[in-house]
Amino acid sequence: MSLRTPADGHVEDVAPGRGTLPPRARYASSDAASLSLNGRWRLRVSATADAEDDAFARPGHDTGDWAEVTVPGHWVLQGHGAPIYTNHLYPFPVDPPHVPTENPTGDHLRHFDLPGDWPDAGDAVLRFDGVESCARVWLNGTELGDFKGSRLPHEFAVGHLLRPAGNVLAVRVHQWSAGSYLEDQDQWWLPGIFRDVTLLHRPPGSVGDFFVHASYDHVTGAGTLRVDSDVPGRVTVPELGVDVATGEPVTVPVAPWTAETPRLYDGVLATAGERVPLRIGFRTVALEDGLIKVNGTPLLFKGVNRHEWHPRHGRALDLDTMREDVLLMKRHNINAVRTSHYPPHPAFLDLCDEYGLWVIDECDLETHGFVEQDWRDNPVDDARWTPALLDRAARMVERDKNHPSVVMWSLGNEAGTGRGLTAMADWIHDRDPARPVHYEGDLDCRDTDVYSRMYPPHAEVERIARGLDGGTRRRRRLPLILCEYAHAMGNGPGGLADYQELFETYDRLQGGFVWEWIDHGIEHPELGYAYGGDFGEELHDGNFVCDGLLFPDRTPSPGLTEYGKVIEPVRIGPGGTDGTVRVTNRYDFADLSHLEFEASHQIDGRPAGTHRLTVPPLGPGESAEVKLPPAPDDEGGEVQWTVRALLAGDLSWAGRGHTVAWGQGTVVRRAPVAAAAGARPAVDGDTVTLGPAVFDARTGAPRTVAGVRVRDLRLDVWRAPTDNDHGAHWQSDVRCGPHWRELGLHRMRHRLDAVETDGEALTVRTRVAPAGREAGLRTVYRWTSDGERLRLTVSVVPEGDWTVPLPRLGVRFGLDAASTDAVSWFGGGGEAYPDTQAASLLGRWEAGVAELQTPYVRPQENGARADVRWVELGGLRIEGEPEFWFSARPWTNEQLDAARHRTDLTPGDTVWVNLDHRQHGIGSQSCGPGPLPRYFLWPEPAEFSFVFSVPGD
Ligand code: IPT
Repeated sequence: MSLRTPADGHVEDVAPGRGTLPPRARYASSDAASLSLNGRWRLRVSATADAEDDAFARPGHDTGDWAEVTVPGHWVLQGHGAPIYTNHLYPFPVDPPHVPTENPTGDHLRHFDLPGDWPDAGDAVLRFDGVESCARVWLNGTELGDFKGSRLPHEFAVGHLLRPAGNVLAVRVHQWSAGSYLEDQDQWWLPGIFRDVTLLHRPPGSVGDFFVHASYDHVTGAGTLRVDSDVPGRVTVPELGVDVATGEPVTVPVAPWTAETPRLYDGVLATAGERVPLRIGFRTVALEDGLIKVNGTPLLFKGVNRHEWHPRHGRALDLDTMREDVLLMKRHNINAVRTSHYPPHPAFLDLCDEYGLWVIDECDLETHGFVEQDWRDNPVDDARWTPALLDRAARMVERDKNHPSVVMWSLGNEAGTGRGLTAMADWIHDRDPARPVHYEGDLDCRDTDVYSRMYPPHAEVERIARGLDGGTRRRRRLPLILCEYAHAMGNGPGGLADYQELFETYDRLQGGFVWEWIDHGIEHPELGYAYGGDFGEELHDGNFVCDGLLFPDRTPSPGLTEYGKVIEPVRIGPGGTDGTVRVTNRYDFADLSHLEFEASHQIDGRPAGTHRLTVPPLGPGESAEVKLPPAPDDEGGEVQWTVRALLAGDLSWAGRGHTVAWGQGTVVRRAPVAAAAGARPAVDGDTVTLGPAVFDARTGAPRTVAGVRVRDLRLDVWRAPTDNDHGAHWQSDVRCGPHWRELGLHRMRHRLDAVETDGEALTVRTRVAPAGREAGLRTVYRWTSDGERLRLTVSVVPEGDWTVPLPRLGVRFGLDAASTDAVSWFGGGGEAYPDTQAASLLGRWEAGVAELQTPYVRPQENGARADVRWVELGGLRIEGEPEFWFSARPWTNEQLDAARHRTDLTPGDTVWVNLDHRQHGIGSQSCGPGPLPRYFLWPEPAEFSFVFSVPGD
C-alpha cells in the first residue's frame, strides 16, 4: 500500500492547465460590470505541496489563525519565507518535470459579495493576470481548474457558481511546478498572486476575442482598419467618420502611429451586449530590403530590457510605477523596450501605446539552466512540452495583439533551440503575419525574422554590419539587433557611444537594448538593498541581479544619463566653419518643430549669455549648419559654447524646456597653468618649507599646504574594482579586476629612495611596487613654488614586465573631514570614465562630498569627474596640467573595495581625494566585452602636474 503519492498531479504535469477559457484579447475597460478582487487576502503557507488537504476551499472553513497578505503581491516579500536569486541555475535538482518535496505552498482565500447592481443576466469570468508559478482555483467549494504560465493571464467561467453574497475564492499557489522549468529567467524567484484578480461580468452578447488590424500605407497616407471579432458588432471611430461592421475593412486618411508620434484614435467596438473602447494606432511593420521598417521607414532601436521591479513589491507593480518607467524612458530618449523576459502587466503596454515606445513583447519562457547539461532534456526540444509552449505563445499573442506599440513577438530568452520553439514561431506567424518574430537563440534564423545577438563586441558588430560574418543564406538577408548589450551592472556600462556610432553608420544595424532597465535590489533594513545571498540562499548569483540603469528606487544612475546622451535624437556638433554648429535630426519620423534651441557661452565655466537659436524644422536625417551668436570677449579665459535642444511646449512625458539633446564646443582653449617656481626650499630641522607648504624632511611628504593639513599624499593606482572590472566568471583571462588583485595593485609598497632639495625644488624619488613582483613604477615627485602657489609634478616610469593595465594613475591624499565638505570645480558635471563620458558637460559645479558618491548597490569605484581644470575643497584650490579626473570620498578606496553593501560604509574623519592623470575604461565585462583597447590604461611613462593654492574669489 502506498502511503504517499507524489505531489498533486497537476504540479508536475507538463500540461499548461485544465479548466481555463481560451485566451483572448485584453482590453483596459468596457461598459460591462467588473469587480476587483485585489486587496487583503487570507494566507496560509505550508512547506510542501500536500501538507494540507483542500478543505480550506470549502465555504465555512475556519481561517481564524491564518495570516493576511496583499494581493497582488508575493508572500515571500510579506514576511513569509524568503526570496531566492539565481541567474541561470535552477535552485532545485534538475529532473524535469519533477520539483522538490519542499515546495512552499500558499493557500489564499478571499471572501467577496457582488455589488448590489451586479446584473443577473449573463455569465461571469474570473481573471488572474499573473500567479507564480502554478495555481489551483476553487470558487464556493467547486474546483475551477489549475494553470501555469506565471506572467500570463488565465480566465475561468464562473457565472454559474456566483452568489450575491458570501462568495469564497480559494487559490492554492505552489512555488515550484513543472512550469518552473520554463521560467528560469535571471531574476528573483517570487511566488504569489502578483498581478490583479478580477471578476468580469459577461453580458449576453458581450465581446469575445477580437483582433484590431490597423495598417498604414505610407505612400498614400491612408490607414486601413478591420476589426475581426468572434462576436459580430460594429466599429466606430468618430474622429475618422468610421462606422463599419466587424470584419469589414475601411480605408481612410490618417496620421500614422509611431513611437515618436504616438497618434491614437479613440474608437468603440460594440456588440449586442458590450461596448469596448479601442485605442487604435495605424502602423505597418514589414521586413523589407533586409530591414525592419515601420510605415516604410527603417527603425533604429534605442532600447532597454525591462524587467518588472519594485524594491518592496517585487514584480507586483502599480500603475504609477509603470508610468514612472515610461516617463523616465521617454525623458532619456529611449524609444524601445524588450519586455525581458515575459509579457509585462498589460497596463504597461497601454502606456507604451500612449506615450510611444516600440515594444518587443517577449514570451514567458526561459530554460537557461539546461545549458549546464549541454541542453540535454531541454523542454523546448521535447514534444511533451510543446502544448505548454504553444499555450504560452497564444496567451501572449492573444492578450497583446491589439497594441500598436508591439512591433515584434519574441519567443522567449535563453532556451536553447528545439522543435517547441519552431512550433511557437509557426503558430505566431500564422496567427499574426503582420509582426516579425524574434528569438536570440535561433542563430541561423530558421524560425525568426531578425538576426539577434547579445553582448557581441564592437568589432564583431561591425563585421556583421559589413556582411562579413557568414551565416546562413537566410540570416545574411536579415538585419541585426542586439537584444542585449552594454551590461549596466554597477559602474557602467562603458562603450555605449562606440556602439551607437556603429548603429548610426551601418544600415544593417537596427540598434539594441541595453541590459537592463533597473537594479532588482530588495529594500532591506540593515543592508540598504539586498541582493543574491542576502537571504541565506544555498545557490545564488550575488549582485548580478543589480545590473540596471536605475537604482532600485528608480533614481537614474550615471549609466542612464550617459545612455540618454548617446542616443539623443538631435546631434549638435561643431560646424564646418568657426562660429557655426551642425544640427542633425536623428529621429526616424519626427521633424524638429517640437523643439526650440538655445545657445549659450561660458568663460572659464561661468555663464556668459544665452540666446535663442533659430534652427530650421529639419526632417528626419536632415542637417543644417547654424550660425552661433558671437562669442563674448574671452578676458583671457577659456570659452565654450553650449547648444541645447529643448521641448518647445509641454508634452505628455515632459514639460516645455526639457533638454532633449545638447552639444558643446570650445572657442578659446585653456591657457597653460602659470608656472609656480622661484621660491627656494628651506630646511629647518625635520621640516622643509617651500612657499605655502611644509614638508617632512625625512619622507618628503607634505604636512600642510597653505595651513591645510594634508595626509599621506602619494601615487595611487588602485580602484575598488567595479563589477565590470571583475568581469563574469565565464569571461576569458583578460578580466582586469582579478589580475589587478593577483598582481597586488591593492597593496602597493612605496620605497623611498631619496629626498633632495636643489636650488628651487624639493624632489622625492620613490619606487612603487607590490610585494612578490618585479614590476614597479619609478615615481618622482617634484615640488616647486613661487612663494604663494605650490606645484607638484609627478613623473612615473614603469619598470619590469607589465601585462595588465592599471586601474588608475594619479595621486591621492587625505583632508580633514571636518573642514572638507563643499566641493566646487570646473570640469565635467556628472560621473564619468574614459568610455562613459559622453554626458559629461563642462561647467562650474558644486557638490557636497556625500553627493559625489554614486550609490551603487554593491559599493565599487564611482564618482570620478572628467576633464577637471581645477577643484576647490577643504581650503585648497588645485589646478591640473593637463586636465585631470577628480574624486573625493569620506572613506578610502580600500574600504570601498571591502564593502558589500552601502551600509558597510560610514564616513570617517578624513576625506580622501584622488587626482588622476588617467583612468582605465569601464567596459561591459560583467557580462559582455571589456573596454575597447583605446580605453586601456597601459603603464607607460607619464608626467602630470597639480598646482595648489588658496581659493580666491
Ligand atoms: C543574459 C540573459 O539573457 C539575461 O537574462 C541576463 O541574465 C543577462 O545575460 C545578464 O545579466 S545571458 C548571458 C549569459 C549572455
